[in-house]
Amino acid sequence: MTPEPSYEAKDITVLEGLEPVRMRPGMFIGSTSLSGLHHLIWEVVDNSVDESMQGYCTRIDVTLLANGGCRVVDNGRGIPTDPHASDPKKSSAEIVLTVLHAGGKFGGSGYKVSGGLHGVGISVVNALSARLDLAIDRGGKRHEMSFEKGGNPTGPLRVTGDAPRGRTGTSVTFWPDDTIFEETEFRAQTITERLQMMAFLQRGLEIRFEDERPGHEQQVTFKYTGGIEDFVKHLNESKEPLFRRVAYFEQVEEAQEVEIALQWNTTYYESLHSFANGIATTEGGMHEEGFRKALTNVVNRYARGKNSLKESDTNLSGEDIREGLTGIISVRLQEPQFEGQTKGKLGNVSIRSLVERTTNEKLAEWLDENPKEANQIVQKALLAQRARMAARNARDLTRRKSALDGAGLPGKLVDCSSRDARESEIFIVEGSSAAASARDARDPRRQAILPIRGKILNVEKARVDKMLKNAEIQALVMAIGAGIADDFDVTKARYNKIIILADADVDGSHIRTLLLTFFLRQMRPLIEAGFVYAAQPPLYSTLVGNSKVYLKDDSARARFLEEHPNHKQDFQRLKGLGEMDFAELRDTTMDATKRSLLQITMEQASLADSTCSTLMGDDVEVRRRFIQMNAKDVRFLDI
Ligand code: 0RA
Repeated sequence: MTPEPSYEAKDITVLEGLEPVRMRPGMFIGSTSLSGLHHLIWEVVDNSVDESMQGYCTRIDVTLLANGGCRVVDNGRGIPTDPHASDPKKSSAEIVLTVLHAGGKFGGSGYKVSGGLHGVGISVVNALSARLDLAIDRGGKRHEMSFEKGGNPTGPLRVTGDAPRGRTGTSVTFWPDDTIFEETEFRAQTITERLQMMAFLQRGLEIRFEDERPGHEQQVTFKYTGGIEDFVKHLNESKEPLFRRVAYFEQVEEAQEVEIALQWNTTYYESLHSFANGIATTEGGMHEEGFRKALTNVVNRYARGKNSLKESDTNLSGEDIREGLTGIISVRLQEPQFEGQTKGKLGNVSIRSLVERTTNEKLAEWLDENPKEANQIVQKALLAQRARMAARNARDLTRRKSALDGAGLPGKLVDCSSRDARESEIFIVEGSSAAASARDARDPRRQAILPIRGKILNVEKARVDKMLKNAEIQALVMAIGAGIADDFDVTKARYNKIIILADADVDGSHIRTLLLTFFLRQMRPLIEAGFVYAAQPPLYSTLVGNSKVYLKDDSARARFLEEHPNHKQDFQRLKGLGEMDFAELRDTTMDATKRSLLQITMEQASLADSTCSTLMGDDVEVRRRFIQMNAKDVRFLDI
């Protein structure tokens, strides 16, 4: 056996080159899929943003070229062009582009605060590109150099002329290597979303994006002089703010800094976003921890000081205070530790105390200086607290009711006789005449009918406590018998098919959307388990001889006409379930051997949910237009 060869100096040199990057791209950019491809852009842009953070760069241009390349131009100081200490025959720029981990601001003052997964250095981009063109304006001169096939210089850095008057900056154009990446076509939306986020996080920095690819042409500019204050306003744009003013405060301390912007809206959801060095920390971490703790503390202290909370009152919970809060927490620190499943959790303990102290001090000041807004925050939190307590009582009540088997069932439920959930179905039917037909059409052993009246409560706009006071919701919760919200237990569901039976018109589609939104928000596991369905009553009928034929939709009618070219009879459009007699309803919609059910997937339910803000917002005009626009085939559009 030959011994392992020992490492020699030349091997080490090889290791410092770019070969390891091409051997294991995933180690440097996460993957070679689309996400990795875009990492190349983030890496270059991060370097430019770094320049901006240190006060040297005010504008970045990102361009997708028609030939598949990507160009990033900034007006920073420009990568140094002087001979490099480690190898005087080479320029510093060449070292930055060809040596691993040499991408940092060597010898620079100020702290380096760029990212987590990226911040690996611009040489990684070079290593994974078929070609890279570099142009540097510095010291009054334009310098240029190119690389090919994974970072091999085509020649040294050369002065090619004068820089435009007084300009400094760097231009990097690269073409991703298609032997490395699964796909080399950039996605404009992925890029603009991130550039916009970066522009929000770096106040005043102008980031332009241009897509020059044929068929994709577009141009956008992001520049926010309000920074994360603008970010919060942007996030609240489609909502109704509780008040216009944004609470903003910041603190710089040694080598760390924190910036926080807050604005409450009238919804019941919390929307807190945190960032470390411009990177989204979607799993939270120390900065969020410090913030939440201090926010709860400060608002309670303020409420007590103003006697909004009396001595005997219990404290507002963090959840109460954060109801309807849209907030951005942005921290910058020297060595961010990204932890967690997706490396989206900030682990640096020192940042927790900075954020906590800053919020304790500065938010308290802000509340004192803005008493009207402060009072609105406290009042909203008090409402949330009351609602939370009422919800708990109401939930206990429904739980107790359904525990008393039978007595817990709603009066208007026409239950099936089977007690085996696996074969039991419940039809939720809107309208009393449709419900009457359904009752006659059902298989009493397996099929239950729950009539509901009119539009059930808009669950998007109501807190759980109010929702549970609604008779239709109560009936639904009791009939299904598996609890609600956090208490929901899908294994207790009394039916394994929950079938929404509503008309094929605008009102029917609205009711379907409301029900799906309710299930999604309050009984999500029901949808995840595939227990929720929409019945599909036919849209047309026609006569063939003496017997009636039902046709599901327009395409079914078209197919029928193709098969029966001599058909002379009219087609009846079935307007409502109420117009069908029980036999028709049974044969077309309910009989398990003949009907066609649409199983609701999570995706369909979420789609219904995202349209529901439009459908159920306060703006009647918008809602009316939306429904009209989408009314062509309502049965399929909203589910
Ligand atoms: C190393 C040192 C300095 C700047 C840069 C790199 C730099 C890199 C990139 C990449 C894209 N744009 C960039 N801008 C600057 C500091 C230079 C100095 O001290 O003058």
